[in-house]
Order: sequence, then structure tokens, then C-alpha cells
Amino acid sequence: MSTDRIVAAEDLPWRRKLARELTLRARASVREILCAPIAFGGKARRIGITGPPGAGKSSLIAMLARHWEPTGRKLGVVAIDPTSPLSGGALLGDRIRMDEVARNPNLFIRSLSSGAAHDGLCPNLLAVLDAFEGAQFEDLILETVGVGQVNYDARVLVDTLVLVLVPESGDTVQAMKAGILETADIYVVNKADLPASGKLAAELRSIAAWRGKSRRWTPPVILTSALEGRGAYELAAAIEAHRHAVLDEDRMRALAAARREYHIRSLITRRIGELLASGEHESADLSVAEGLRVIVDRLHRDMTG
Ligand SMILES: Nc1nc2c(ncn2[C@@H]2O[C@H](COP(=O)(O)OP(=O)(O)O)[C@@H](O)[C@H]2O)c(=O)[nH]1
Ligand SMILES: [Mg+2]
Repeated sequence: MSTDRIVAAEDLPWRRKLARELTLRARASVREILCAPIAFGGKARRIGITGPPGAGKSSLIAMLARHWEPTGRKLGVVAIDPTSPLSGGALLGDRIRMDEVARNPNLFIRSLSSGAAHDGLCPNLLAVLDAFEGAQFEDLILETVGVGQVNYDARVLVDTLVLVLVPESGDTVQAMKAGILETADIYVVNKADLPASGKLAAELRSIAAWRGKSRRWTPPVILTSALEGRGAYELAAAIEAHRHAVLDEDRMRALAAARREYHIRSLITRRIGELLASGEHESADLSVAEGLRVIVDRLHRDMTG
């Protein structure tokens, strides 16, 4: 890998412009975001990669990026890091592993901290994804840690959701309890170079067959080893197959509507949190109704102001 090419790729004017735009959007206030026109689904394929920490999500994304590189399609990756801003370690870890592919000028990676977001994703996420549409990206990957609510939200933010599990960690049982298996379109058993991956794959296949009975799509189970570079072709093919089988106009319209709803909900939740934290409604000489009125008035001013 030539270092010159890394510098060259990062220096491309469109990449610098996108980097600035992403930072602006990620940091934008609720009021700023309210005024920004956002497409809730555009031309880019949106793929979610979710699963427990350490399952190999980032490594798999790097593998997919390498697999797709010859197509010349522009691939944007947004990795949401759930760790506290204080530790910072995992964020760096994500970058280092994915930066092996940084010489590819069509690949753009941005890690975002979930920071104070209530839902474990990150504020303004849909506005961030939309910025890639503006820069004519064809593929978008969203990496999230699959726990609880995050999964349900991640489900509607992407077109195709890939769940990554690893053998011998009891993940299947955990995932089933949390209802995570229900949300995924494709199951990946990563670290297939380790023992017991066959057993996990068999378990997942029977769950998938049961789920597929009443639907037009049966989630396939793909064995991968990001370490050995195995399974990229199969995973890419499964993503494509899901697109053809499920993502018709009706489905895309329903996803766009669900994203719009998520966007509104997250803006309101965040803004009300800010207003409550400001304490303006707490003044002792205000009745409860008056306190509530203070919040509602401020919200109203956000909309009209
Ligand atoms: N044995 C093995 N290790 C892997 C594989 N894929 C990833 N890893 C390792 O698992 C660890 C976590 O990988 P990472 O991609 O950061 O996982 P993430 O937290 O899900 O994004 C790293 O040490 C990787 O090198 C694999 O296919 N086989
Ligand atoms: Mg990761």
C-alpha cells in the first residue's frame, strides 16, 4: 500500500467537502436540522451491520469494501460507537482496522460517538446519511452495536439489516431473548475459522426457516471469516438477493415513512431533553401548567422562529 495514495485520496476536494458537511450535520442543533431538507431514502443502498461488540462487524465491512472496490461504486460507512467519549479506545480501533482500505478513494468512513443520544444511535443520524446521498454515494453501511432498542431503530434506518454473530459466545440465546433475530434480514456467522461455527449456523438456519414460513423472504445464513477473507462474495450476493426479493417500491415507501417518523421522534425527544435540562420550567412561582407552557412555547418558537 502506498502512503502517497492515502494522502491523495484524503485530499480530494469532494472528500474534504463531505468531511466538513458530515461534521456540521452531526453537530447541528435541533433548530438547524429542522430547516434542512432531508431525503429519507434516495438512490443509495442502505445496509446495516449489527451485532455484539467484537463480533467482527468492522472487519467484515472492511472485507466488503475490498470486495466491492473493483466495481468503482462509492461506499460510505458510518460506524456508531457506543463507548463513552472518555474511553475513546474502540473508536480508534474501528478506524485502524478499516483504514487498511483507506487508499480506496471511493470509500469514506466516519465514526460517530453515540454520546448523549437517548437511543444509542447518534443525533442527526438521518441528516448525516443524507449528506452521502448529496455526494452521490451508491452504497451506505451503518455499523451499530446490536443491543435492545438500537436494533429496532437501526431496522428502519437501513434497507437491509445484517446481524453478525460468532460461535461459542451464547449470542444466539441472548439475541433471541432480545428479539434481535426477528429484525435481521441476513444472519452472518463470523469467525468461521473458529470451532462450533457449523453448530451456530445450523441453529440459525432452523430459526430462519421457521421465520421464512410466513414471509416472502427467508433470512440466509452466511459463514464468513473476516480474518481469512472468506465469505465476502456470499455476503454481497445475499445483500443483493434481499434487495431483489423484498425492496420493491411499496417497501421503500414504507421505510422512508418510518425514517421520517424516527427523525421527528428523535428531534422532539432531544429538544425536550434540552429544554428540561435548561430548568426554565422549574421556577417555584410557576404552576405545573405554567411550567409545561414554558416548554411548549419554546418548542413552538423553534418551529416558527
Ligand atoms: N478469528 C477471527 N477473528 C476475527 C474475525 N473477524 C474479526 N476478528 C477479530 O475480532 C476482533 C473484533 O473485530 P471488530 O471488527 O473490531 O469487531 P466489531 O466490534 O464487531 O466491529 C478483532 O480482534 C478482529 O481481528 C474472524 O473472522 N475470525
Ligand atoms: Mg466495530
